[in-house]
Amino acid sequence: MARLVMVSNRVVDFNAAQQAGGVSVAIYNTLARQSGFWFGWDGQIEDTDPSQLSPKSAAVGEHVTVTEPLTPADYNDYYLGYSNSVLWPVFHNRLDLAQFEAGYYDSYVAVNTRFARHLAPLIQPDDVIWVHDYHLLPMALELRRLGIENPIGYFLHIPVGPAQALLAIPENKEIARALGAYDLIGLQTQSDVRNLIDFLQQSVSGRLLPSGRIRVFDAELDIGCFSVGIDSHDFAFGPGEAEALAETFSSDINRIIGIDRLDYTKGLPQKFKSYGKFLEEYPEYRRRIVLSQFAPPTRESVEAYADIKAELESLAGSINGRFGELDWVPINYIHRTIPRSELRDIYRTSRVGLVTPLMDGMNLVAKEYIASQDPKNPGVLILSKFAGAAAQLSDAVLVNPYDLNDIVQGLRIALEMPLDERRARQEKLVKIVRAKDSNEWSRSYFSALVKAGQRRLGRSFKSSPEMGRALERLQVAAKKNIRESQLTANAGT
Ligand code: GDG
Repeated sequence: MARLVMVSNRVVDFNAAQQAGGVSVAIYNTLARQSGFWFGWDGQIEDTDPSQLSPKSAAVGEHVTVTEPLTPADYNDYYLGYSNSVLWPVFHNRLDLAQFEAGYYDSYVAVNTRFARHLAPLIQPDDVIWVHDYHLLPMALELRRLGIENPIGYFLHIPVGPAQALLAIPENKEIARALGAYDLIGLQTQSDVRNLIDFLQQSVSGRLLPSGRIRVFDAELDIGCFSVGIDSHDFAFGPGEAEALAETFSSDINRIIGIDRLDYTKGLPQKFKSYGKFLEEYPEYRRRIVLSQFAPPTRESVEAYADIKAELESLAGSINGRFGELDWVPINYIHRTIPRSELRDIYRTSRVGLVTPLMDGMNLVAKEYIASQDPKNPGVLILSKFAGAAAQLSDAVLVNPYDLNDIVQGLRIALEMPLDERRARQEKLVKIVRAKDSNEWSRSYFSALVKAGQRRLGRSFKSSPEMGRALERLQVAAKKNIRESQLTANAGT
C-alpha cells in the first residue's frame, strides 16, 4: 500500500498533540489511521548556517515524524513575513494588513527549496505526497525539479479571497506557476474553487478544460472541494461519562463559549462588542449568562496580532467594568491554550457556541461544538455566514459577523430557542458532522490524488530501492531512540 507523506509547515509532537490549530488537528487525525510520515518544521529556531541544518526523525508508536529547525532569518522572513504577513492576510481578503517587504519572497522560496532537498531522498516510488497550506505553495515545483515524479497534492486550509486580492501579490504569477506543479489542489468550499480558477485565469491565462481540469502553462491539474472534518469520536460521550460530567457541573448561569486562536480573522472584537450590546439591550439576561472566550496566543510577533490582543483586552475590560457585579463577571477572557482533553466537556456544558469569524477556511470549532452536544438537551451553534463550515452547517443560527445587530439577534434566538427546535437542528447538524468527518475528508482527498497522479503518469508508480532505504534508516534510528528513552525513563523510576 502506498505510504502517505504529509508535509506541512509545523509538525506537532505526537506525544503531546496539544497544539491549538486546525491544520495540525486535521493532519494528526489522518496520520493516526494511515502509514507514512510527517515532514516539516519542528517549531525550534537555531541560529546556524542554513546549509548545516538537517532533518531528524522521531517515532511514537507507528507514527514517524521527520523535522528540522528554522534559522532566525527563516522565521522572520519565511514564516512571520511572507507566510503570515502576505499570504495569510491576502487570502483572507485583508489587503490592508499585507506587508509586501523586499526579501520575504526569496526567503519563502529558499525554505521551500531546502525542505524539498531534505525530503526528496526519503520518498519511495509508491509514496503519495500531500502538502498542506500556504507556507508551502512552491513545494511541488521544488520536488519536481529534484526529479520526484510521485503524485503530489496540495490542500489549502484557508479561504481563497477574490482574484483581485490575489492579483495584488507582486509574485502572483510565480505562485500560479507553482500551483501548476501539483496534481490536485484541494480547497474547503466551492466558492474557494471558483475564486482560485478565476485567479489562475487572470494571472497566467489558465484555461478551464472541458474535463473540468485546468491548464496552467504546460501542466494540467485538478481543483476540487474537500471540506475538512473532525474526528467526532473524540467529542462523543461514552456510557456514564455524560452523567458524571452533569454531576460535577451544575450552574444557573448559561455559558456562551468561544474558542478561537487570537487572530484578526476570527472576528473577536465584533463578538465582544455585540455581546456588550446584547447585555445593554436585554438587561434581563444580565447575571444569567457569561461569555467564556478562550483565545490562545498565535504569531505574536506580527504587528496585526499584537494590535488585536490589546484591543480585546480593552474591550473585555470595558464590558466587565460596565456591567460586572461583585459576584458576576460578564466576560471570562482567557488568553491561554487549554488542554485538548478538556475541550469536549467545555463544549458540552455551554448553552451556546459562538463562532463568528469574518472569513474562515472551514472552522473546526463549530463542528467540535456540535459533536459534543447532548442530543436530549443540546446547545445552539451561532455561526458566521463567512466560515466555510456554514455551507455544510446551514441549520446553525447563521449570522453576519460584520453586523453587530445580527449577532445580538442570534444570541437572543439561541438563548430563547425551545427544546424541540434545538433537538431538531442538532439532529441534522450532528448527522453532517459525523458523515463528513476527518476520515471522509482524507479518504476522499487521498483517492482523488492517487487518481490524478496516475492519470498524469499513465502507469502505476515505479520502484527504486535506493530512496526507500534512506527512510528505513531514519525509521530504525528513530525507533531505537524511543526504546532508549523508554529504558532511561524506566531506569529512573
Ligand atoms: C485553519 C483554518 C480550518 C483552539 N484553541 C485551542 C485548541 N484549539 C483547536 C480547536 C480546533 C483547532 O484548534 C482550530 O481550528 P479552526 O478550524 O477553528 O481554525 P484554524 O486554527 O484557523 O485552522 C481553518 C482549519 O485550518 C482546518 O482546515 O478550518 O479555517 O484557518 O480543533 O479545538 N485546542 C486546544 N487548546 C486550545 O486552547 N487544545
